[in-house]
Amino acid sequence: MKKLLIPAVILLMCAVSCSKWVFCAADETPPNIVATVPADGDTAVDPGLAELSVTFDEPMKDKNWSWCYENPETFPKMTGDPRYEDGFKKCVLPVQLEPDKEYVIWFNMAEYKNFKDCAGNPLEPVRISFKTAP
Ligand SMILES: [Ca+2]
Repeated sequence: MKKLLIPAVILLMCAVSCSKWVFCAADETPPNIVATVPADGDTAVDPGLAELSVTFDEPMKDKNWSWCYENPETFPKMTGDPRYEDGFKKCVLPVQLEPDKEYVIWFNMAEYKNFKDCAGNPLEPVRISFKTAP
């Protein structure tokens, strides 16, 4: 009888030590975007804006993102690495924008699907565009 107890003890220890088991519920629903900065279609973005962000409706997998471009000419110049904030619900990208320019950003795209919730479900690709003020 004693031998049968050991696997149960090991499983319990793993549940405690594997953080994804503790903080990440089993989940088969893809995440949704609830807000972006700038917003899609904004035509008067302050060119001094130093950070873009995308906010999701659930915690995302840390260190995973796919900030994508369809044309490098219309993607902002990045000034740092992306990071998650607000309990991994908000991903921030440091950038330097130019005045009077149109930008296009994809969150996930084709085979690039690293925006995923903490259970691993990828975001369906979303495209936004915005324009900076002169
Ligand atoms: Ca989910």
